[in-house]
Amino acid sequence: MDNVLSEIKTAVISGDLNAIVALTERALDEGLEAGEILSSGLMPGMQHVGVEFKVGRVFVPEVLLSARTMKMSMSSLQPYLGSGAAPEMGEVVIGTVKGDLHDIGKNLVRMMMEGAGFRVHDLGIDVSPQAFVGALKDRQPGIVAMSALLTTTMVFMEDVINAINEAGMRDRVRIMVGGAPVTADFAARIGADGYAPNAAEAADLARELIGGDATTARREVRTSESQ
Ligand code: B1M
Repeated sequence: MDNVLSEIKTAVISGDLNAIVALTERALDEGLEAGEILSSGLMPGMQHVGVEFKVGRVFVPEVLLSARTMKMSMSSLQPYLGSGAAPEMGEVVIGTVKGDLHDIGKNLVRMMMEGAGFRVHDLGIDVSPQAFVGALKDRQPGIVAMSALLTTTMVFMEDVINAINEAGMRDRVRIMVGGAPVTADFAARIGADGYAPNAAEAADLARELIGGDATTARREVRTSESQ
């Protein structure tokens, strides 16, 4: 691995808030793409932290520090993610579902969507079905995007879809879902229009959902499902 990428990975693992911005800038100065810094430096670092967390070698405070370190780097990368000169694509309302406090992946999806030309209204974390419906009424977005990182919270995505149905707004909006435990099969079962496995594909999917009709969108769920 490139030296600076390996240093970035180490900085995320050790939660080195003092080093991360300078390392990110050095990587950009060396000509590395923002996407490569993410996929080959930051994400492997966070992946490592996840494994250590699972087996009980690190605990919540260390994970939070690593998460803050990754977020600091992502702020420096934000201007470089996506195409910059993308056309205006309409509005997306995004949030991490009720009971779930994980927001790094959701923030990444938001940044990639912004880079692709969407205006993104971010409801944050622990977002109730009522808050999603309220934002839909207030902002009339073309897309609602939900993130969940826990097997215990992904089920609340269906509650949001039910609440949107009950509010009589299902036909006005495309719904997309994602997050580590979410699958295309799950997305299809709860009645979402699309699923994306990562932030870059989430931005592509959002473009398709806005551009295509409902048939195209639902085909997206089935295509991913069959892979
Ligand atoms: Co949590 N946590 N955590 N955690 N945490 C996981 C998710 C876990 C897998 C760790 C483990 O056991 N190995 C595990 C979940 C197990 C499960 O349910 N299957 C877990 C657990 C158990 C918990 C707690 C319950 C621990 C506890 O308290 N006992 C607790 C729950 C709190 C809660 O939410 N109520 C908890 C708490 C935390 C912290 C607060 C300490 C912290 C979150 C800080 C923050 O987000 N601000 C944290 C972290 C950081 C993690 C890990 C280590 C890293 C997650 C992350 O940010 N990854 C994680 C282990 C892991 O993933 N390796 C873990 C980097 C990020 C870029 O990836 O979020 O997957 P990700 O996003 C990707 C894709 O998923 C996708 O695109 C992104 C980028 O390409 N994506 C979408 C995400 N949203 C999308 C939406 C889309 C499309 C794609 O469309 C709308």
